[in-house]
Amino acid sequence: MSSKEYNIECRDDIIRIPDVSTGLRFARSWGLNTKGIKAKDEIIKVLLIEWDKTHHRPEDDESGIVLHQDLLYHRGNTEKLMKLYDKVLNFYKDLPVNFQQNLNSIFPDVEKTSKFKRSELLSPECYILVAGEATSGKSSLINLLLEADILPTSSIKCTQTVCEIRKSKDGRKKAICFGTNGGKEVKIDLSTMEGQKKLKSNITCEDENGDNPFDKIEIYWPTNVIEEGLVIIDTPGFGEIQMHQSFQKYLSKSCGFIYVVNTSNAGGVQRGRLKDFLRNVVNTLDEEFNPSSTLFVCNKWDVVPMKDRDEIKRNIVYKLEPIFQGLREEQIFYFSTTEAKRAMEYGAMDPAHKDFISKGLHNLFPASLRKQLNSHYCWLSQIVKRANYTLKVSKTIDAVDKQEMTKQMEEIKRNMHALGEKSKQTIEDLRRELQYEIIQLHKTTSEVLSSPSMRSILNDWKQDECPRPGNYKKLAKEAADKISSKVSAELNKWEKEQRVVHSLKEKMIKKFKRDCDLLEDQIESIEGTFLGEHDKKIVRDLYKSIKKQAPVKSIWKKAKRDDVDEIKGLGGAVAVVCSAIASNKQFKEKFKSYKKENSTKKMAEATDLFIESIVHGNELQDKISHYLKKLVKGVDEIAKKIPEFLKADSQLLEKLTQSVRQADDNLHTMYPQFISSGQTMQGELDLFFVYHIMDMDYRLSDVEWDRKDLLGSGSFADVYKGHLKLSSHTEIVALKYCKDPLSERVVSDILLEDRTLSSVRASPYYLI
Ligand SMILES: Nc1nc2c(ncn2[C@@H]2O[C@H](COP(=O)(O)OP(=O)(O)OP(=O)(O)O)[C@@H](O)[C@H]2O)c(=O)[nH]1
Ligand SMILES: [Mg+2]
Repeated sequence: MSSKEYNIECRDDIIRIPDVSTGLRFARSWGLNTKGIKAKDEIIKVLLIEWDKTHHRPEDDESGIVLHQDLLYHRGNTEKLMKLYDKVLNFYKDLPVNFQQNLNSIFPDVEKTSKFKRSELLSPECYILVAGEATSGKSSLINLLLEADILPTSSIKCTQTVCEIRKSKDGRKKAICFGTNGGKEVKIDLSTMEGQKKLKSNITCEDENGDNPFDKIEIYWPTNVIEEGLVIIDTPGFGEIQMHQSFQKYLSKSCGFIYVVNTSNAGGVQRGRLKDFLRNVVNTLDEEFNPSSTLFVCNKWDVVPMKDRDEIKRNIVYKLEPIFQGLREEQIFYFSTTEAKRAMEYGAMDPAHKDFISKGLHNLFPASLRKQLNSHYCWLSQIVKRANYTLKVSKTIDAVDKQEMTKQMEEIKRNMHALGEKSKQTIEDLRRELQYEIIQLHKTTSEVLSSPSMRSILNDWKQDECPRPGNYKKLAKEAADKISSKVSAELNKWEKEQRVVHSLKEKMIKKFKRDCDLLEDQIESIEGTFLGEHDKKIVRDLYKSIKKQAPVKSIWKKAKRDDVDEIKGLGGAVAVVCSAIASNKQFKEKFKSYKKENSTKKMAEATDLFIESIVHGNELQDKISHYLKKLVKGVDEIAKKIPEFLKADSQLLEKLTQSVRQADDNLHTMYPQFISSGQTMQGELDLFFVYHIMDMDYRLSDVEWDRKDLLGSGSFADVYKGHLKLSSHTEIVALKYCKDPLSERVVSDILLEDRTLSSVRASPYYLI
């Protein structure tokens, strides 16, 4: 839009005027004195004063983050959850000792663990991790949210240690810097400019090895943005491959993530860089990874020319989608921290900033808090489900003819024993096979890397690809990054052509999928022997939840996905070796005499050293082993779980057989009461889950339906034909409409059905 076409319709339009002359044009047309005004800022101020005289200032209440309500709601939920802990613990304590022992043989010390988990709820802290490339604007974004200038920002990499930012409880502004390796603590009073300067210098300082002397720095700041219990984590930017060590630590304990992407830099998602980083994130979190508690801020949008914006947006979505499956476009925000800050200085709020708060943070925080609650729900629910299962089995046993029962029991025990042996054998086979493949793959990779053709590609460095001369230790780190990036890319290319890992994966999957599926089916059928059809479903559900939503079948499905390769590729496995080489003495020495003139030669020599160390060191084999094990991850878990379950079940059966033999046992009179309270307990937990934790796929308002289109009627629900409105099209769905309001009585069955349907149906199934 040319400046002539520019129009002012609201206060924010004044702040965004493109240049001084446009501002002057408006000022004159409004009859204002413009004498002596030369800068854009000056004319903006004049126009704003005039605007505010004639218009009401917008109320500020909208701009504040109403996090307080989210937290109050969360606290209410934690209180409810604590009551549920008490109820489950009472239910557990009332159970006969046999049943308690059975639970303890599967879950680690039920009573102690539950009490510990409950105590965690008393002072819950939810970490929101802000991460991204160096100089993408992470610290600037946090400063903007805090409406303060406490974190250092700079156009060259500057945050060198992790900062935890909390709301100050007593209104005092302070920081505590924790020295590395248990070093001394330094306290800083932030109420003075001097203190603030000291903080910035502690966050940015580096010793001669390029390391910061602090493990972390805690900052306490009076703010309305962060409520008590929320901790915002500012992190050092990541380099090409290496991830700051301390970052890894925070990754697993964070419940929300904000990734800052630098859009001024080759469109934001640079080749490999962000992907490598996210690969690490997704790998570390693995099953725990939840895309809904993640936001992307595509920052420095002011620098991106108008004409390129659509293309860059498309490109970003295109690159992020394969890594973050389930990513929604609403989770990505394009804005400029600089412009938002400027608007704030004028007492206004940039619309994109407003959107980020109202649509981004307002969804992120509750989603992160929900994620925290979910781990508690899973724990309690597993215990109650298992208890209910054992109670039901016992009741059935009790009702059958005793002689017949003893016979049947013996047979089941025999089957279980055989199955246990078989499962051990299967897993043993898999491990052996894996070990063999690791050695083979290491050999092949070493050969490829040492081959003359690969060497000539890897040793060919252009001057503009080489690092700029500087401190030799830093240079060594940068060079190691660059070399490992190149090696990683070439190896991935080689893998794409040769598909060595791909066929290896296929082979292993084929070999073990059948055995594992069979094991799982057999165990289910044994466990379900004493139960009716409906209860057999419960057994399956129990398995699923205990194995952390990672049943054998879906593990294989995941392992089969090809797109995972690029992120978790073989090249990536090799590239991680680079952190060791950067501190290798011989490698560092190379860079002492490094100059612009000899840079390409030095890089070629360093590459030789790098490859030598990969080929001859132990690390590559370790990494390949780690990499291959990741591909078949879950098998180990099953390996551990199957014998555990079988053992627990054998023990249970043993105990039950005994009690059946003892005629004086009066347990049977108590079954109905136990079973009923167990089911109520499960119902209460599931209701809590549905109302306060569950992420709904869609809302009822997303479906068009008519009561005339009744497809069928069940015991607790009617099924209607409906049309689900999706962004690009509508889809025909079956809408199940509960006859009664959701209650403890029916909720568990509905959830069970939801889980069963969504895991077996090929076509999409939605719970609304
Ligand atoms: N043009 C423009 N510059 C920005 C924007 N946001 C931040 N910057 C600038 O980018 C530079 C880096 O910002 P920081 O906030 O220090 O970035 P960071 O991600 O914390 O960097 P590290 O701590 O080094 O990883 C600074 O010079 C900021 O002023 C933006 O939206 N637009
Ligand atoms: Mg920073």
